[in-house]
Amino acid sequence: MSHTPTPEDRFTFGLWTVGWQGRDPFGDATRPALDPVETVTRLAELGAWGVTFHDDDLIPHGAPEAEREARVKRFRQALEATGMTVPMATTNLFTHPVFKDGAFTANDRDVRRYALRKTLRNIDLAVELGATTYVAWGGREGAESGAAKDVRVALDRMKEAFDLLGTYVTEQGYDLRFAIEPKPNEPRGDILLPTVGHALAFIERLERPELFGVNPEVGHEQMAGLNFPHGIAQALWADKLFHIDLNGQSGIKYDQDLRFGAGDLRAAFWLVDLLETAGYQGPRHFDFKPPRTEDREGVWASAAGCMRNYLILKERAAAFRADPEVQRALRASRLDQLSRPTLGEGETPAALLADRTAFEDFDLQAAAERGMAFERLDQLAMDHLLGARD
Ligand code: XLS
Ligand code: MN
Ligand code: MN
Repeated sequence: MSHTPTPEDRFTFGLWTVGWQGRDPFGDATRPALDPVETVTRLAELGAWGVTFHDDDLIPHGAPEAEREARVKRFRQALEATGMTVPMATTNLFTHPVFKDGAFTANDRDVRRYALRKTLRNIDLAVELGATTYVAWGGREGAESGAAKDVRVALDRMKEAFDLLGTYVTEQGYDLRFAIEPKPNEPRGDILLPTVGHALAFIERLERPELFGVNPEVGHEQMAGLNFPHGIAQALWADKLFHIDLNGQSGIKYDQDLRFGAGDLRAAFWLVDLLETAGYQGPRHFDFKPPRTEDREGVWASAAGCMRNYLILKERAAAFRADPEVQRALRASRLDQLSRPTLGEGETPAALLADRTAFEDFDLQAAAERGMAFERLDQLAMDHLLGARD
């Protein structure tokens, strides 16, 4: 299997990822701004399939109409020249000081109305450029202190905003679905809809739940100490994995946005195994930040590394699944039994109560004593991951 990406791999990058200038809370930018046209060109050369953007990544906030049109035109020309796609777009509702207390859930009503207008405007552009997914990360929807935010009321406002967006795309006849991106904290002390689970539960309360799914990010769930592949599995189970943000993170700390494959490598292995075996069809979107130690060439090396690591892990995971010894080990761990329903077809509570083998005659001791053989299975995975089984 080749480790060189092609557009068929459906790798995409946010303009803001390779475009990050390295500004952090303690230091100034270490790199100059990157022209979106250069980003499109370089990523196409590296084998990517598309790019994604926040409105402000493409058009500086508050730019006059003529400048807006000129920038969109140049960007569109670069897309046409390279064959790059724009499968997703999103709104920046966090950089400008006006959003310091959030956007859809800001206490100030006029800020909420402005946030909605900013979003609607960029949805039109997203659709014009061919996007079918619209990500919503509520970066500043949250609080640092208790009384500052009435969370139940804020969730009413969040629902109101998403219901309005759902009505808008339906009325316009747009082929666009929303993907809510959870994150537990940063830049707010606590952010609303902090995990995949919170977002999935929220979506079911919306007027058009079918239009809403999730855009989980590797590092965001790991910042909360959660098992990312497990969260993704639940999103897939609920048919809600509309998009994904791939990157790397080393444990519970600030949002590192390392290149994919850095940080928790074993979680990355199980994630790729899951995406590839579950038939996920969406883009493999990298939302990472090349560290501020890197110069321009380091940025492209980092982007190439994201794709290369995905392809290496894809190869390793496929080899793991195809290995006859692994298949035997899976049976020894009774994964085949797990896929068998617990009840017989049409079995009623009364029938279960009447089955003596399930209780009265059940050999509790023998069942308690049998080992699960998980360690053998996991070591096989480790051997495959480390390339030690060739
Ligand atoms: C920040 C988020 C952000 C979203 C898009 O932590 O990951 O980049 O993906 O607004
Ligand atoms: Mn992140
Ligand atoms: Mn993200």
